[in-house]
Amino acid sequence: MEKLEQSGLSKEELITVFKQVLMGRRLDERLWQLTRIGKSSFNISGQGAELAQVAMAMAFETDKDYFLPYYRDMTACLVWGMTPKDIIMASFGKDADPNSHGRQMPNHYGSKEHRIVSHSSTVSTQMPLATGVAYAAQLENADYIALTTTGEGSANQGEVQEAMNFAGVKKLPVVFVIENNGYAISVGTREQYANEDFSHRGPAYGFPGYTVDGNDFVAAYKACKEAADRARSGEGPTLIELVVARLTSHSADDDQSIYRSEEELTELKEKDPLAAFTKQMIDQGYLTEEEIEEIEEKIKQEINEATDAAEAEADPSADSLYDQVWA
Ligand SMILES: Cc1ncc(C[n+]2csc(CCOP(=O)(O)OP(=O)(O)O)c2C)c(N)n1
Ligand SMILES: [Mg+2]
Repeated sequence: MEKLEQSGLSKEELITVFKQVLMGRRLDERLWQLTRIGKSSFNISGQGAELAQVAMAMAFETDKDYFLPYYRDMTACLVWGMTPKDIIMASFGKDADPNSHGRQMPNHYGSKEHRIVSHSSTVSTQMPLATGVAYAAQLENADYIALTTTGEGSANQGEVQEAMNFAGVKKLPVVFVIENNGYAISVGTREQYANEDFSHRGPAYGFPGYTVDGNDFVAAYKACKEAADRARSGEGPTLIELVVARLTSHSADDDQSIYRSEEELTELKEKDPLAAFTKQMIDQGYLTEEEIEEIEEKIKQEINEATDAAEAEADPSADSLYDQVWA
């Protein structure tokens, strides 16, 4: 694993990365708590993918590029400009929730302000939409590009092949990221596809594909940056497979101990990017343990305030039932 300074980012930027990773983890823990005390109906979690998501999102120009995420991308959405309150309002189904004004399930991110395109519960339908956004950018000669993500299981849907094929044919400015966490609910990768690496599919559609360790910040950031640069300079799409861990059950409605062995669950702890990245930050002289404690405290306070503020928002009124929906 390369040293963090090889990322080309400043000390200040790397500390921001750390704060975003930690916020992603602690906010997700809050969302689980809210389901457990009956204040929220559902949570599906990106725990284990936070570092990869920050590396990915940072490689883009989040003030002009489009993001078409999937349900585990909360941390990436925060980097893209959403706030903890925005996220928590979706869990509560509040009227002011920018994701869907309380119409969607939690974890279905969307923000018109931040060019985060709302997605369907039908997995991977964001992929052809991202190809469409990139096609619009090309037709308009605009300089924004599109990033879209999905899981490795969902990436076997037919429309993902259509999305990648058309993007390859037209050399569209889109980056396809597969967050490979080894499972589609309870189904392991060996039952999902026959190739060793998912990234083989890039060359199959005429563009590069890379498999990258999502816990290696420098590798993940560099791969995503190169892909974003390629897209922006008109060289076309890239497929990036970020190998990440799924530290939690599939969702708040699942119990992974039924299909993952005790041994596997114990080993999983070693794949925790937060623990490993914290150690790197300390060992490589970016933060002291004391400073980390201060950051923890600030984040805790911020999440508590965001939770209270979100809870105080109004619920959608019954007479607004037909607002904010397509038809
Ligand atoms: C078309 C479709 N089929 C099935 C589902 C149910 N479903 C939701 S998430 C999921 C597993 C997806 O696994 P993967 O793509 O690996 O993403 P992960 O959840 O592991 O991040 C399934 C089968 C769905 N939402 N849409
Ligand atoms: Mg998966």
